[in-house]
Amino acid sequence: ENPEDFIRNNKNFNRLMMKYRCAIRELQTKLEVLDDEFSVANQRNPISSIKSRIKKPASIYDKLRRRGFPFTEASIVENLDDVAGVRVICPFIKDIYEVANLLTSQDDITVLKIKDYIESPKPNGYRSYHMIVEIPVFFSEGKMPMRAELQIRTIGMDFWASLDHQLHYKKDIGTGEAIEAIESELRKCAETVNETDRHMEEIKRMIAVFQTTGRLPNETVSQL
Ligand code: 0O2
Repeated sequence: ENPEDFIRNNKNFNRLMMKYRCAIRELQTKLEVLDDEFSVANQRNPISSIKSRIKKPASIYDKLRRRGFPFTEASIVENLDDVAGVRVICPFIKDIYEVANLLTSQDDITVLKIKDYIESPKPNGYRSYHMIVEIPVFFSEGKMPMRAELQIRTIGMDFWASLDHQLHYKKDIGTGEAIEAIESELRKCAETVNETDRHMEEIKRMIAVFQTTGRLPNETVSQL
């Protein structure tokens, strides 16, 4: 059965997608509450923006087939972690860990998996903090634990990943010397973005030290 027919004939598929959309709403609200509270205490926002998406039926179908699983509601719930996806964009690297810790310390959130591509970037230069979480959502028939993929990254990491996604990621641009050169250029850009992220973090620290002591931190002045 192809995905279009399956979806046309299947009210339950639409109900399931509705449930994933609700899970996204719950997560989004939690993140907005954290952002609001932090901004009142610290006069700045640890979250610049939040984007979310439900995986397209064709991508759900392809991923299940690729892995040899059937295309049924039960199989989607059991085998896919990223039907609901929430991307959180933060100004600074430290904000990523702050937001992740605050969210996962809430007692209705269960963390199923963490992939820290900031600590260990992918060989192509990709950086981001990924978590698979489970959050309970209340429907008329009761409470259902829903899974979602959270990607938390800086504005810089998101800039790189968005352009990589447009130009290269999952695109079959071939192999060979030319492609290696292109990949090497993309990797260089990722390193430049990473240096800039860390430089910005250092500037934030300089400002904080200056505001509390009236001086700049000695050890960093010469480095900037
Ligand atoms: P899309 O088009 O963004 O939805 P998975 O394949 O997701 O089951 P995996 O590989 O363990 O398993 O997941 P991972 O690496 O934790 O996260 C996958 C997602 O991270 C991707 O989703 C991308 O959104 C993002 N991502 C991972 N690597 C890269 C990369 O090199 N470049 C870019 N631009 N994004 C990346 P999808 O579903 O693969 O793609």
